[in-house]
Amino acid sequence: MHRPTLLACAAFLAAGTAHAAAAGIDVNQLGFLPAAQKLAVVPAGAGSTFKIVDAASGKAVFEGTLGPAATWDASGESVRIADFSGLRTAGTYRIAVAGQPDSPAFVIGADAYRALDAGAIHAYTLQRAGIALDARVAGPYARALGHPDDKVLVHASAASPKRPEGTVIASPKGWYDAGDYNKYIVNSGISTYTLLAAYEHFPAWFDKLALNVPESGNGMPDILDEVLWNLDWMATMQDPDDGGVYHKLTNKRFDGMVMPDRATAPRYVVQKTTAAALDFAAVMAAASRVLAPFDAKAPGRSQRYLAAAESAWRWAVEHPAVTYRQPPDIATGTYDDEKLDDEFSWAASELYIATGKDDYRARALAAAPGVQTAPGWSDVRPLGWISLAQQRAHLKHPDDADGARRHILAAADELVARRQASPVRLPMATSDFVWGSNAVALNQALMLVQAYRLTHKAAYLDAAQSAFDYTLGRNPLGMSYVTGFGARSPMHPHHRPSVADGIAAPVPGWLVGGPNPGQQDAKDCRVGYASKAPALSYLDNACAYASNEVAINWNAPLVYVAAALQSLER
Ligand code: G3I
Ligand code: 9MR
Repeated sequence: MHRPTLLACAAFLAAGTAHAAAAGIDVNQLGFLPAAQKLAVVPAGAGSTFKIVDAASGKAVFEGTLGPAATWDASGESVRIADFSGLRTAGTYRIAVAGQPDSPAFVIGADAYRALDAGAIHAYTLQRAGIALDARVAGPYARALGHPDDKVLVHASAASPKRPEGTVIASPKGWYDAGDYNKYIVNSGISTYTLLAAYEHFPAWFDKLALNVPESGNGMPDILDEVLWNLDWMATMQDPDDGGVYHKLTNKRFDGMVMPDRATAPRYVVQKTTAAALDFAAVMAAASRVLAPFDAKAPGRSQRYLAAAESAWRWAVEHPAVTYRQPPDIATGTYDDEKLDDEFSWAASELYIATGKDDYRARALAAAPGVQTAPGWSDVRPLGWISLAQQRAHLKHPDDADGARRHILAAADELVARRQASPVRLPMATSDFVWGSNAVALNQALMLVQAYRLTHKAAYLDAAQSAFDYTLGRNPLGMSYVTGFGARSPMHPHHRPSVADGIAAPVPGWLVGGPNPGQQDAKDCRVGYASKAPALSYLDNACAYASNEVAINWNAPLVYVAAALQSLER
């Protein structure tokens, strides 16, 4: 039984719970823009009609009939859909079904996701390495500087003639990857790109979104100031002597659950890899493009980025199959990936856009294997498609964007088809419940948004909205999976500052990884998972790094999709 009663649950609340007591009706707890498709999931067996009531007065403003009952494999639950898309009046509402507790209150309004989007970006500011955060920027989450990374050692695995083992280099700034304090180029790649794409696709939204970064007021959009903090770090990870890029900057083992300034173990750059070089090349080429309009603030920056991208590419071509091998004395995250054709494809796409050169073009347009429904840190080919489609008019041969468009639409059509067959109207497959499943949902939404931008077909935007709704409460645990947002959200993420800062509420604005039946953390958890069902395999406890960690690559599609829905939903 995955829905414990209120009483049974209360006993666990202090220590972190398998999941909190769930109300029966599951809905996006942040709400909707007025014109959006609006769906909720209701347990079958209750009444067959629903009402939307004004949260303050209790007065019904909309009535409807529930869809037919069907069982969702991923939860084992029989559910019915409430569709109240016809309600477009701004307000605060609940959903009422006879025999069920009312849903949490949610808003219909033109700015439904503004605070969420700003909060999800602010999470990156609070995640910066090498900076003290004062109360003006961080409020109660102000903290001392940690991990200056001004004296980082070259690890034996990364030694080169001009930088032998033990050489000291400076590699400051950047974002901590996740619940840990290490910095990984592969994961920085997709994270940084996704935020750059958000700005590139929806500049009007971000130009108005005040984020309160330390650099606010410097003439750059705040989101780009935030991205620059990580780009500055990434640039230091390239060996100037050969163009190769270190895979990660890390401690030998994971830090304890302490604040950044208390984590003082020596730090190393570890092994140059092909994936790091290619992800770096792709991001630097994309950054040279997106930041070019702001070059006056930093003369030569775009050109430097492009030169760095091309030299990383050359290293990768000379070293096409150097995969990450964790050295025996290092125990931190691996981001290891044996398949590199997608990294070559993405980097080539960005470099073709930037330079028009034939060899990049050939690699960018090389045949791709089957339908790929969403990007991920180890599957970056769709990121190249996104850039090619977006940059069509600026390509040396604009028709070269046709293939990217076809791939995007094939992915989106597959997601829409799955959604049509899904009892909960979601594009996710049961096999999508892996480590970081919430970001799988949001990266699928991101792909659907691309298809919508290319075709303006409502089915794509509706499917994106549903995937977004899933992560914000329309799921069988009735959780908004973003800390600090929604009626019921994670309280105990696997996130060192959230555990160590002495503040009861976790650092806000973070998407947790989400349900993951792999439960690879079970050995480190004294509290067990309550269920093995894919969509229920979630534990709101700081021990649960396989379902309740946060990560920069998971927040990025949250930032993107919230901005997209705010910009496109009309
Ligand atoms: O892709 C396979 C899939 O084909 C298979 O069906 C499925 C069955 O288990 O597994 C899938 O692979 C999983 C993969 O995540 C999916 O992306 C692996 O089992 C799983 O172990 C792997 O987890 C990765 C995890 O590190 C452990 O290596 C996560 O992707 C990755 O996000 C996570 O990253 C960590 C960093 O190492 C350290 N910092 C924190 C960060 C977040 O937890
Ligand atoms: O804190 C670590 C987290 O960031 C990683 O995603 C996770 C998997 O690599 O590992 C966590 O560290 C745990 C380690 O793997 C096993 N011992 C307990 C650690 C958590 O404190």
